Amino acid sequence: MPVDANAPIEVTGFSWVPPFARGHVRDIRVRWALEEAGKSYRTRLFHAMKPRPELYFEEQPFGQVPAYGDGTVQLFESGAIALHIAQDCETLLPADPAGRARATTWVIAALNSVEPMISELNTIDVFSAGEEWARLRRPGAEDQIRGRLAKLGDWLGDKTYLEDDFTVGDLMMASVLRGLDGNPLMDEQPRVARYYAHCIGRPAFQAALAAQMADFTEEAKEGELA
Ligand SMILES: N[C@@H](CCC(=O)N[C@@H](CS)C(=O)NCC(=O)O)C(=O)O
Repeated sequence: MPVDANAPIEVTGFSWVPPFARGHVRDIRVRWALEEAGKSYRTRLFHAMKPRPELYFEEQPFGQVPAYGDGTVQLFESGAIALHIAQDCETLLPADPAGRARATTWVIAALNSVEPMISELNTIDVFSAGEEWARLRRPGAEDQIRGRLAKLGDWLGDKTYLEDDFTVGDLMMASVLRGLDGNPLMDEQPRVARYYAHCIGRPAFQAALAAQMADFTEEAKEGELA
């Protein structure tokens, strides 16, 4: 669905981030869920390197993006927002209670059992690049990811998705795996690589990615990280 300035749903994001982060800001998870659900949304954008307005902390206590509002609920945390959007979308959450519970468990698994390891590698390679502790820790961090991806590959086997059909659990798992996009660690696990490619090949993801990229309109100012 298109971004629509008059839509009742509002999602916050950034109008500027460093080039390496473009396409990876977590509002993409919310945009993807909304695309799957066929719901339009408007955006409110901040510059990543500038302080958020004081009032924004009433919407997102940590001042981060994304936050979500639809006139009825105001939410933060990409996982909680995706689960909320999924409530009335059968593409994201199946109708049967057991299927809904399974999809939910995969959302939590993605955020709690996979994302922390990938985030650690990101910290090592991007935010602490060149630091001695990062050099020492890197092999161990890679091994942890290797182990987790191997188990994920075992689970997937020949399946296309984590359960029978695509759900919000796959949306969140693939979103988390994007932190390894282009990393050889992913190629070491062909089942995970195939699964990931399948998820991000969905038209809804591609639309969400294009929409986020189109919103980076502010240029870096002199002296800022670029
Ligand atoms: N657990 C949060 C993390 C949100 C998050 O880390 N947002 C980043 C952008 S991807 C952010 O706003 N960073 C700027 C900051 O922390 O001030 C979620 O999933 O929504």
